Amino acid sequence: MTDFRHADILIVDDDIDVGNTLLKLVLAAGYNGVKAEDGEQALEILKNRQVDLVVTDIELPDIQGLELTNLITKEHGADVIVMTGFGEQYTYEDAIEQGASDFIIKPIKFSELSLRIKRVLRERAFDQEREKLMGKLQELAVTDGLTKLYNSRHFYETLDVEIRRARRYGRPLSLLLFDIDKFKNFNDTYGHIEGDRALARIARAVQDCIRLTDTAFRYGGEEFTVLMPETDEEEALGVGQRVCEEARDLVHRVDGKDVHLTISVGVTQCIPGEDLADMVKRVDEAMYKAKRAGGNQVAA
Ligand code: GH3
Ligand code: MG
Ligand code: MG
Ligand code: MG
Ligand code: MG
Repeated sequence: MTDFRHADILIVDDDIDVGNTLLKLVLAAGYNGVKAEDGEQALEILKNRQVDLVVTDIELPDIQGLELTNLITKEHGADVIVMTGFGEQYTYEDAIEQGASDFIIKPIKFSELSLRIKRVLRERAFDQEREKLMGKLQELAVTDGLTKLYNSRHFYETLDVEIRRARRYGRPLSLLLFDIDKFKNFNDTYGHIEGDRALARIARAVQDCIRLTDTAFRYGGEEFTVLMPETDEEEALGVGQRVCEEARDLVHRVDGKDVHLTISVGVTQCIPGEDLADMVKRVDEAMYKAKRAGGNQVAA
């Protein structure tokens, strides 16, 4: 439901006249509507239709309305407004406890029901919007804006989790770190914007050449890491080799020229008992070893 005015509403009442009248009311207000005369019919409709709101009677022939409310809110995610005859023993609290969003006493005053429907739907749309925003925020918090890879904060969190997992289950875990060779030259020659483009391109190429179970991160400016669970150092060296070749083979078209960049890659395997800092320090040393040996290569 992107706009609550187009919401889909299900009316459930075994009193045919009440059901028909309420359905007319809902349709006249511009909503989509459908009606059921008992719980079974209601559940059948919910199986096939993305209903936003159910307005249900409490006394139904086959199921108690509050039980139906509980089922609907738990399993279908629709909001529920419960209607009950005046003097029945159910209270507002009973209805809310079963997941209802609102409660109205019969005989129904149409203007009141309309307002309650509108309020519930508005809150529903607001909640959905908020959830979407929260998801977006969570994503932003772990993503690097330029490359769309995970950022270094997420790298440290993930590495910590994976080191614990590897230790607990006695499984191998490897880490790869690479740094672009002479990247300052590239920036100085072609400008920062082309530099940024090259970074994003390399990030995508690496992302595309690693396994689904491996995760790439932008560690710093022109440095990246790849975390590889269930991978020993020998296999990691193979991945490192592939990443190194992918980066070298990439063509960066700048100022009418085809330019190639190379990277220096370090890999290391987690040693049981060590902590995160030890592992990062070792992979950094491996990367510098590759750099000192002239770059465009892998070292462990
Ligand atoms: P080395 O082979 O020793 O790694 O040389 P280098 O020039 O790559 O290393 P250095 O550490 O001297 O410079 C790194 C450069 O990376 C400097 C900076 O301009 C560039 N850089 C870092 N982050 C970014 C970025 O986000 N965008 C761009 N365009 N350049 C960046
Ligand atoms: Mg009834
Ligand atoms: Mg998300
Ligand atoms: Mg660097
Ligand atoms: Mg560099």
